[in-house]
Amino acid sequence: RKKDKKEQKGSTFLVLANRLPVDSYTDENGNIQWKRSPGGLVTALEPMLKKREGAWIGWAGGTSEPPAPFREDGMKIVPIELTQEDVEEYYEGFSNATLWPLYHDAMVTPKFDRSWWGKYVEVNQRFADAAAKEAAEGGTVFIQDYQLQLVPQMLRELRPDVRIGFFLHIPFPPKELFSQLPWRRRVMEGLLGADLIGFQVHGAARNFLDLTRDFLGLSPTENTVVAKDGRQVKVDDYPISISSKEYDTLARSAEVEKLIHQYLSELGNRRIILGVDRLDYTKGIDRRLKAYREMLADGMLDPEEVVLVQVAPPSRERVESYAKLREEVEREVGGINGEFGRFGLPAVDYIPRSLNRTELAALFRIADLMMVTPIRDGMNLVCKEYVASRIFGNGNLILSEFAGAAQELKEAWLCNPHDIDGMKEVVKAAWDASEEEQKRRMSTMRDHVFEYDVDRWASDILHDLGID
Ligand code: GDG
Repeated sequence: RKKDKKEQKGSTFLVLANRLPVDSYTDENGNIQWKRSPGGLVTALEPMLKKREGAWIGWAGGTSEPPAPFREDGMKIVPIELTQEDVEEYYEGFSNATLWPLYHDAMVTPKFDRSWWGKYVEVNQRFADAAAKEAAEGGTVFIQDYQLQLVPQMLRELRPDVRIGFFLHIPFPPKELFSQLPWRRRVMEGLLGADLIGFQVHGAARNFLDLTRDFLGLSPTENTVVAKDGRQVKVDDYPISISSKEYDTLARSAEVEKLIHQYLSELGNRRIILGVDRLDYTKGIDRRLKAYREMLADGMLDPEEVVLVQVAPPSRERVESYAKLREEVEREVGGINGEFGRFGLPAVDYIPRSLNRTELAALFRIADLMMVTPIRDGMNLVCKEYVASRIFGNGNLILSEFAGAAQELKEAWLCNPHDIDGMKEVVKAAWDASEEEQKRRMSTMRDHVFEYDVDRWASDILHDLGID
């Protein structure tokens, strides 16, 4: 194949993710502009993207025709087009109504729809084609998450010269659940096209290794699986994290101080329990509300002394189970406030929208108790953000055993969100904890979160992928 000089150069470090790290907006002259969307992943990969000839391939959101590739913030941005049908079947359908629930304990019944699968294959091929076109000879391609599990193999077929890494941000289920997937072999083989497959926790990597043995007849060892054509695929856990120092700095800022004063006076002279979650059924918001309601009813908490602030920006609203969840949560919040709220002082302050990072940092700073109670979560970054924001070293993190983060933050107040009575006891113990006890737990967690930040994650996984 003949290539001209420019094409031959290409990008030496490519990131592929469902979404681009930029959002579009229309400026005062009616022109489309782009600004970086905030997020740890892009911050962590930025040094590598800048150091090398970096490019990011992803969907810009929306279904209008995307712009040609452009440069932003020192990297090349390559938008992938999705039609309305692609969005419905690849994104809302197969990604978010099949894979997402299946990988999260099937707590909502996964839908197995053959046309959604067809579209998933088609869109994954589109990403692989774009990467094949963009990657420089011998370059490295780092593929993100469950929406793109077939890309490693598709790309390897097109470009055997590139190094391919894959990272799964969500849990990887055990055989009993994964087996339900009619296309399970295709997904396994898709992933095995990579040179390195990273998971959040050891158990997820273990589940994957077991499946290569049971479904594909391979003989994996602890961290490695030898794929069919004699390639070594490294499989390991790389717990993702946050830009801890950034949170610490933000939490100390004058803007945050100002907001703290405002919030404290608005919330009345009460202690604050905080929840911050995308409105998703995996996050256990319903169990948290149930435990809180019962504690108010039992007298374990006094409605005069406490307020639950729940930030819950809606997400995936066009997927049925999400719309249903929103109704349920809002009904429960209404019920609690009807029963225990007073005029101007609700027992639950429910914020069904996205706050900015300064507002979040202010809430982290004033929350006596932070409740992170997912039923299943790959990692969970919110709990790490709370820890990084506790600049005085006190505070109480109540953390579900089923969040990946529980493997690291062992000094949290761990709980089982299925066990409402147990969760109530844990909340009560945290509520009563002395300042000394809080600091003992928090300082260990802060040490961990500062040492294992997202830069550390990026350097570990990229090192194992063979680039430093
Ligand atoms: C997936 C996995 C894994 C939340 N509300 C607001 C807001 N947020 C931010 C948080 C945090 C992020 O969104 C949520 O991250 P999580 O990790 O908690 O959860 P998922 O969205 O489900 O993420 C998860 C993660 O990928 C990374 O690998 O940890 O397990 O499910 O950063 O602060 N941000 C703003 N306003 C809000 O109202 N600005």
